[in-house]
Parts: sequence; C-alpha cells; structure tokens
Amino acid sequence: MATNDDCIFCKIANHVIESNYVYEDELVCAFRDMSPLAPTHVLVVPKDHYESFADDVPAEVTAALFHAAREVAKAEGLIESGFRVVTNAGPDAGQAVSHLHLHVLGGRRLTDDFA
Ligand code: DGP
Repeated sequence: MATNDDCIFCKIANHVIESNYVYEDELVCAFRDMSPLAPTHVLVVPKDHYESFADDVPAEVTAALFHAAREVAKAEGLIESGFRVVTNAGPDAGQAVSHLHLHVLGGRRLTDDFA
C-alpha cells in the first residue's frame, strides 16, 4: 500500500500540503476538519492510502487510528465530557473523501444522527 497522487488526504497526511495538525505518529496523523460540525472536529487518517474502512486495512493501521483518536480526545480535554468517533464508508454513508478517515467529534452535546 502507498499513497495516491490525486488524493488530498494523502497530501495532507504526508505534508505535501500542510494542515492544522493535532497528532502524528509513524502510521497516522490527525488534523482539524475544514468544515467543523462541533467545537472539536478532527480527522484521523492513515499515511498510506485506503479508500475506506471497507478496504483490507492492516490491523496495525486500524489500531493506530483508534489510538490516535483517543490521544486527540485527551489533548482536546474530551475524556470526561465525552466524544464520538465516526467513519463513513461508501455512498450510503455519504463518504465525500475517498481516503479512510475517522471523525473525532466533541465539545458539545452530540445528537443521534452523524454529528
Ligand atoms: P466524509 O463525508 O466522512 O468523507 O467527510 C470528509 C470530511 O473532510 C468533511 O467533514 C470535510 C473534510 N475535508 C474535506 N477536504 C478537506 C481538506 O482539504 N482539509 C480539511 N482539513 N478537511 C477536509
């Protein structure tokens, strides 16, 4: 697995285009969503390209994504108040960017739909 030259999240995850990063390790990075739906709305993405969580994502990448989501929640002060981790996969989920990403949302009372 590698990066996709046409993918915006590949470019952000590998610093070809810089963003507003809040976490980074060897496998994943996290940056603020450009259209936030909550006071904290951070995207956690792998550095390698996977279309969505429906892909054959290696277990170590899945673990790194969820580890990063928790680190983001800690750094944003959401552990006590609560937070949501969401991933959209495919058209029925409304996935807009075809690079696997977790949304980490918090900082307000979240409703029963996506956000
Ligand atoms: P989804 O529907 O799950 O594919 O959500 C994609 C999210 O990505 C959406 O909330 C907006 C965000 N987004 C799209 N392009 C960019 C970008 O170039 N930079 C940042 N920071 N966020 C982006």
